[in-house]
Amino acid sequence: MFSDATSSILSLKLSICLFLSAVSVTLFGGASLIAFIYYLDQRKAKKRKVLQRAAVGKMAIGGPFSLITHEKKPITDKDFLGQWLLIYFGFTHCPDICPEELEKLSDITEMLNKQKTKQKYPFQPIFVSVDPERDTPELVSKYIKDYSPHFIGLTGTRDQVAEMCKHYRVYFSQGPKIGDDYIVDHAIIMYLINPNGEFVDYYGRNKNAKEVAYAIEQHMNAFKELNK
Ligand SMILES: [Cu+2]
Repeated sequence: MFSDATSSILSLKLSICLFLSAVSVTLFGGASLIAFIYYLDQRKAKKRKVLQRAAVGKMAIGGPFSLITHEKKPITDKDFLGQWLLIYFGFTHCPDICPEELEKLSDITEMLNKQKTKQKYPFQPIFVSVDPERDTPELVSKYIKDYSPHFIGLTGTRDQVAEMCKHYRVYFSQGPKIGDDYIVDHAIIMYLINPNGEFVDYYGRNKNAKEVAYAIEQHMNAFKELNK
């Protein structure tokens, strides 16, 4: 039917066709394999990140405490299990740093209350006084209400406060008295504690409210992922 020339052209075309199909199958297969490996890699990286974050929680910061709330109720660390805590240490007579940081704590609280991902455990901002001599529950109560209705204020005896600060490695030292007045030099740090009562992260003055709220949200999501 076909001349020799026509049939050899036909068979050449067929070979090219088969070759191209083989090439595309190989390419497609290769691309799928690469995509699959990439997917596995991403999953692994995500898991690694979650586990790394969990490992931070095992650092030796935090521990038991027993204090008095701004509503004059005795309270311990156990009472806060099942909540995310952001703990700030300061004193009500602080001239500038504490007001700034409590303003920030209030902003962080507002931001976290508005986050899109639904969280199982509530967020609780806490102010701990490092000036038990002057900071009575009444004074702490009045003070924190100027910043946020969500804050819980804690104070106690000198020993109780010193004990908590020791566990949280918070340095504080009462300065010389000028008349009745004095300054308490203290570390400016916010500590994040997870619902299991474990320390997770800390934030200094260099981080703004938005950065801290974002970091906390990441920890909350990672915790959720780990405890599914
Ligand atoms: Cu202060």
